[in-house]
Amino acid sequence: MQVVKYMFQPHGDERGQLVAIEELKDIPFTVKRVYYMYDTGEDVRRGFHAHKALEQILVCVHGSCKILLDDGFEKKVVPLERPYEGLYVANNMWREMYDFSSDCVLMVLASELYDQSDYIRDYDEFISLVKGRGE
Ligand code: T46
Repeated sequence: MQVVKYMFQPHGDERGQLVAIEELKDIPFTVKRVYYMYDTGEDVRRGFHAHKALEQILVCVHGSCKILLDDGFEKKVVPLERPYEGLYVANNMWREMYDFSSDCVLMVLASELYDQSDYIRDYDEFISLVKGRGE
């Protein structure tokens, strides 16, 4: 599995840092939705699903967390610790987010609007789909 992490260019000066992310230039899709999570308990594990079509970029804009990526064949853990790093999460990729620092703000840029029917929440169903045994 290839992990794609974008390193965005910080525009720093004596005032601090600024990161700009432009669709189809810095990331490979147009952004239809932005959401973020914060105040996540340090022992909490979230996610536990894949998406049929949705592509996303995860940016830990403050604090840190870890992302487990699982394509059905291989699993990788990717730490997100810097506000200029963006982890690309493709469709058909199981994800879990955990080890949130108490100050973590995890922002997500999404290629589609929220759609419950795009979620695959059953791990066995996910494995069947990616291994070509789906209906
Ligand atoms: C993903 C990971 C990284 C909405 O109303 N609109 C939205 O756009 C989203 C993302 C969520 N919600 C509601 C649905 C639930 O009542 O917010 C609540 C929490 O969502 P969920 O349990 O899906 O959160 P996570 O952390 O398990 O997963 C989220 C995204 O849903 C998912 O697409 O890839 O973050």
